Amino acid sequence: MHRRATRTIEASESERTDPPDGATEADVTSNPAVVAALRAQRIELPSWAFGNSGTRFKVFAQKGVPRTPYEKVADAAQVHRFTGVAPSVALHIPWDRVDDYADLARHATDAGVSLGTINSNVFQDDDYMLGSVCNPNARVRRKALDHLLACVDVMDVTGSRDLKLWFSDGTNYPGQDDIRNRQDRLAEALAAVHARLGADQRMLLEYKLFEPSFYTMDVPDWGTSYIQCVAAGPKAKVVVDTGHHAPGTNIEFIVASLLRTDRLGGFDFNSRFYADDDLMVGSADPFQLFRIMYEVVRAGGLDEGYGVAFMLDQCHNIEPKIPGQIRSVMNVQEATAKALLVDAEALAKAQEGGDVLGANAVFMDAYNTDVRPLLADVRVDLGLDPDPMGAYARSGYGDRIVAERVGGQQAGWGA
Ligand code: RM4
Ligand code: MN
Repeated sequence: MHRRATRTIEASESERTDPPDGATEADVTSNPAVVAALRAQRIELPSWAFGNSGTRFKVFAQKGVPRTPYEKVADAAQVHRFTGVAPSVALHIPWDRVDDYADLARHATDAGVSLGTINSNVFQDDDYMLGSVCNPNARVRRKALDHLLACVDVMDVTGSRDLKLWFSDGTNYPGQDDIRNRQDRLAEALAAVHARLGADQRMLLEYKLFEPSFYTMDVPDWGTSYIQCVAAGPKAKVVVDTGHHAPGTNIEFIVASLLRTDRLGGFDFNSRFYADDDLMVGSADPFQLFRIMYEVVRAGGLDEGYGVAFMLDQCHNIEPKIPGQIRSVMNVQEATAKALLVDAEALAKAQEGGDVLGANAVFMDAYNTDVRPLLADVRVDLGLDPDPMGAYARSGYGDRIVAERVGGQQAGWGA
């Protein structure tokens, strides 16, 4: 299946050959910079992807699903074990509440991963029916803010850089609450969180067009998030959840704009056909993912120093969870590899010359390249199996957790 899986990137200059015209396969030896970027790429996994999930109609329980944050971290470590590029796992508080976060961090280290972004949760308490930090009631606002500040306490222990803020706040009916006052309340809370952040910590403000609020969301779009982030301070950045836009939205344009103004904190990757479907990233529209990754590459945003967090935010309702995550990581890698293969020089030349079709062809050539052999080579070079899905299946881990995880309460939304 992987023809070049045994070759390494250390091949000598003389062995390097340019791919023939019209080649549809990328060659590892002729793309050392691409290989280096792919090796360095880091994708963060969401702890909640390993728990049970579903829709408002039904949550299907799967065998072997983690009962504790410790087991979620153990499963996430498997994804890293077979992909080599997913060394951190994001926590969701209180879903992943433990008595001792330092102990959980040690458990992660022992498993070969680390704890990443802390996701706050101010959307699952009865008090939050009319909102959290935007609630008209000051007591509820204070309660929500206290939770956000407590999340920063957790970050101090886990060593996490990022606090992710997603607010379900909004209204369902015109006139229900004052739109502008709610923005002021939001700004007040964000300022307080910003003031609490340590020197190396950041807050990422996520936006979402609708749901669970249907008339107004208090952070419905990237413009609102951007305005609030700028007001809050330099440690506040926008996070783009790819499932949180109106159909047809040009997400790569948003990404380009945020990168240009140094306000892109990161991504919550997933894919969607209709609304916030939370499907595996790159499954519904791999071309869109490529276009997004191109803008990242174009801005130099793959460099770690740039601070763009590449996170998954998905739910595997009907597919097995660990393989679902492995597949998602691979999909991000494939889009990234294609984006890296865009011939920047040829593209610039075509663009400057007003060569519309030529420029588009350069772009499409990269997209139409089969990068799977290249990625297989990168994996071999990292000491990994070239086929992560197959290697995981052969490892027996999936069978083991089904046999071992008997009894207890499986993790899921709200657990
Ligand atoms: C929200 C949002 C957040 C995620 C939760 C689970 O829709 O995308 O990022 O933490 O879902
Ligand atoms: Mn999200």
